[in-house]
Amino acid sequence: MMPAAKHGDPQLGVDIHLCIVPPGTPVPLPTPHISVVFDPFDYIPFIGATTTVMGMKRANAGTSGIVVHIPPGFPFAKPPEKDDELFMGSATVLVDGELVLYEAAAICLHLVDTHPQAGLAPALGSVERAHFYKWLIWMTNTMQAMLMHYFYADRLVDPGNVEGARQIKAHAQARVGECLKQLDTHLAVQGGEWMLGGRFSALDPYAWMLCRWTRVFDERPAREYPHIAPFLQRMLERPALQRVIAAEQLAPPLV
Ligand SMILES: N[C@@H](CCC(=O)N[C@@H](CS)C(=O)NCC(=O)O)C(=O)O
Repeated sequence: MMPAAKHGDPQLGVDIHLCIVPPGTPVPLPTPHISVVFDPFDYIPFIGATTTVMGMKRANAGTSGIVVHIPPGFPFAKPPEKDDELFMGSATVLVDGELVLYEAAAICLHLVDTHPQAGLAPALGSVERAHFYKWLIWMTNTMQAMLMHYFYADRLVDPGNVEGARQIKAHAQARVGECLKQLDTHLAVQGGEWMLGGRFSALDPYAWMLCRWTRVFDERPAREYPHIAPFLQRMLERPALQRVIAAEQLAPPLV
């Protein structure tokens, strides 16, 4: 069994802070600190974590903690931050026995490999398989990466650069809009119900997830595209997706 971090987990550590040592010299000193994993963001409806570990919100890379530093006998030159962030760990994880896997596209490929009877991808070496790879990598590398810029624009600018972050968010939304147009056109021209035409594959839940994330866009979310909209509904009719929605307690609007 692999350990999983959650809100309320304690952390102990030592880092270096400048302290004022008589007669007034700033000296870098090792400073013990204790903290508790807690991220208010995870309690925001629709955006926060829906996965729990032993009844507590899960923690992953990027989750915050509340930290208390113990002064090493001298006052701090500048008070240390009161919050910290888990920077190790992963954002999306599959636990399969001893295997702990992150990266959504890698998880999809692993599920394809371990459930051949489900037919979640076309035959190895086929032209359809090549297109399957193309779309999976496009989704993770192009569309999802741009969605990350939309959701976390503040990570790409200096602290407090509100205008910079606003611009990044707006441009990322426009770029994702281009991706949605590409998806919509693809669904229109390939003619079938799914990303690979007539056959359902691991691409479809992935595409649904990325389209779902756009539900907060202030212009033209995925549900407003003529060919994406019925695809999203077809996905919603699948019992497996209904089970995911129930397990993750996803609340409307789902897309
Ligand atoms: N490339 C990673 C990206 C993971 C990702 O997009 N995570 C989203 C949804 S959980 C997120 O908001 N992560 C939180 C973060 O980056 O802080 C994957 O595909 O697993």
